[in-house]
Amino acid sequence: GVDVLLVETIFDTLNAKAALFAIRQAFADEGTRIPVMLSGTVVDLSGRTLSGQTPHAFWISTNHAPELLSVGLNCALGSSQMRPFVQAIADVATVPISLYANAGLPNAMGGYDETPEYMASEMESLARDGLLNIVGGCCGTTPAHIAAIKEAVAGHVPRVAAEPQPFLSLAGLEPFIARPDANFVNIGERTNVTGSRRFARLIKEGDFDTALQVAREQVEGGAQMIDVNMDEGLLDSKAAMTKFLRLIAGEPDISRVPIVVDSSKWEVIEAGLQNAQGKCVVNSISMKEGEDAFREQAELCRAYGAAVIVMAFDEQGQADTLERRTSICKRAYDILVDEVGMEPHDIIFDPNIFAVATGIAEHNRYALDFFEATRWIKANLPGARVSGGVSNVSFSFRGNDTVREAIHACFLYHAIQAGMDMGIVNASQLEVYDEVDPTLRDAVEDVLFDRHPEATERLVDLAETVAQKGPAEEATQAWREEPVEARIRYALVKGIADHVVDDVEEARQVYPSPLAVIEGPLMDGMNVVGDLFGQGKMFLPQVVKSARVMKRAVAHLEPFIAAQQAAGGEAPKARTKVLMATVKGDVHDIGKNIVGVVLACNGLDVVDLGVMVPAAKILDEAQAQNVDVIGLSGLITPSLDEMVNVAREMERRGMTTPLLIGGATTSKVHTAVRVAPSYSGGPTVHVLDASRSVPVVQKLSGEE
Ligand code: THG
Repeated sequence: GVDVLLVETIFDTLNAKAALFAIRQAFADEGTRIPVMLSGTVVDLSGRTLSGQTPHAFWISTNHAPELLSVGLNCALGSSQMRPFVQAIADVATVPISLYANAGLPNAMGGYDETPEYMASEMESLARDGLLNIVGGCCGTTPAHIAAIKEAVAGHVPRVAAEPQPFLSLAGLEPFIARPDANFVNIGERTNVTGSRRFARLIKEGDFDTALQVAREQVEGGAQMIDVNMDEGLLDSKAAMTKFLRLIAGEPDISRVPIVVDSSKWEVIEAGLQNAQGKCVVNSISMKEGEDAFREQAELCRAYGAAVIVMAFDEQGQADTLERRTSICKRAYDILVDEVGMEPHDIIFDPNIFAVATGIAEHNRYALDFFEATRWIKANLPGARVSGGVSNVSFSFRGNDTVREAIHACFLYHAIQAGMDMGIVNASQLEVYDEVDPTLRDAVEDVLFDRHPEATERLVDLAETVAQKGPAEEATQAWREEPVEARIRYALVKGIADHVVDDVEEARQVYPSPLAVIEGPLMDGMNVVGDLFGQGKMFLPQVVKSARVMKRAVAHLEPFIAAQQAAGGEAPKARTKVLMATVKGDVHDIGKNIVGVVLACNGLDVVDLGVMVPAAKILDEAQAQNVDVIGLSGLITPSLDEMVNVAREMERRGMTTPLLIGGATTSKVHTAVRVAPSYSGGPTVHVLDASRSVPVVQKLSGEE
């Protein structure tokens, strides 16, 4: 019986997209539709969602919501600090804007300081500037706040929605908008198991770290999106796609760009869409299995909020003439726009780039027909874009990269003139047209334009005389020249696991004990990570990545620590055991779960009791399992009282276990003046965030 559905406090749009998918399905099942409101939340300082997206990327990733009534922000900061984020969404959103902020950030005691009058005046200033349509209050607001806000905004004119921008808009962590006047867009091709022997080997061997490096090189080399393809017979493609995209989510320097999910298996594409938070491109759908399957897949692409590449295939197969290329694209366009209701700017046509200079006469017009088809699509199918797999065109010259690069440069030059908007390319290996040797260029263009019956033979002859280029020199890595402590710090901050075992081993040789390496350079590095996170200069996924580097380092040192203890006649030391729980009355556990991952990566045993855990259960379990540290987590204000209650109960039981306090409303001050005085048996420590959990537990459990 509800009138509106509100998807709120969105900190990760993958999560929100799942909700929107479910809503769409529920609407279909129930045969009903009601308005949907979207409300995101930002993390202080970084100005992004917890998972790293900018407000604009957030809007692009979620605006496929069915029956979208409004978009906005809630919770997070106080009304005054929300302004830049409200402004950023208001600039782009084509629907009304909602804002229901907190009455300020919780203060040290878990209270909220913004008075009704203060909050109302801040909201009024936003309303006066035409940024708001729907207002309210989140944590810490009271009926008095709502009354004051209502009165303050009542006299102001509601915001006028932004004009729709009918351009292909995609997102990773950051927005990617292909305006019609934009330059050619590079899509990185190397993260493709069928297109790169190296990438295929890495995936098959399970070396996902180096595979991520391939993706990073593409982005650093200028790729504005990356094409990910895991189609290989001996591979569980669905699992590989899932795993790789999840790992990419932890690499902000990669995941800032949109993902092109490339597979000829629909279930693999779906797995990809279910694991990327931005707005992706589906590569690809086509009419090869007829119109019904095409329609169904196109509808699912809409439900997932993805743009699509449509290959020029039909029931008869690949379109290999100009006429078939154009007629198939036209038929697909009409179905997508008129029947499925897809926006024309979400459609990208691929009118098939096939290999030229194959020696088969039927292939001679392949490049020319692609150029012509591109021109036709741009003129006749308004809004749609054109893309293609550029490296396909030079397959005949595999093994001769000089000639292949010359072919790519010439092909692209002419395809772009014909209107090609984007292409799957080796982004870091693109030759400039003007720099191609003129003799080679003429020979290539004779082939591309089918200008001469002997064009192929001439190019083949010429190719034999063209020297092969040497392998590109490895990029110098200046940080490898630094002292070992600096290298370890750099590896932790950047999340680079490649050399950490070697570096830690080097440190072990010079430090008095293996434990000293953990307590020295490794902890120093984790502290830098904590500082950067605290300053909003690192995002959560990077912290989790740092923890994984730490895991490798600790795993290397552990046997040495054990051996040293054995040699000294000590019994092998059990791993430090940490028990964690979200306290009774509170269901929030995102932060706690992150802490669990970070601690586990650092070689600690974690016992996680979950959420809404009563004090008696926490302490019974802690005593039964003889844990070394107890961590309490909570997000809402009443949890502060419950934490005091747990501390009192520890006191009553005469416990001595260190008690850690963490979570959004907790603070150093509240911990000091309310929790710690209730418990005298052991230390009570406030832990600011996940990045601090390791040094704190390490110190509490260390020998000294
Ligand atoms: N259209 C669409 N998607 C596509 C293609 C297309 N996806 C896949 C492919 N075609 C585009 N990607 C590549 C990637 C690599 C190569 C060609 C196309 C390539 N690789 C080298 C080779 O096979 O010789 C491998 C070199 C190596 O092993 O390092 O050429 O057309 N929509």
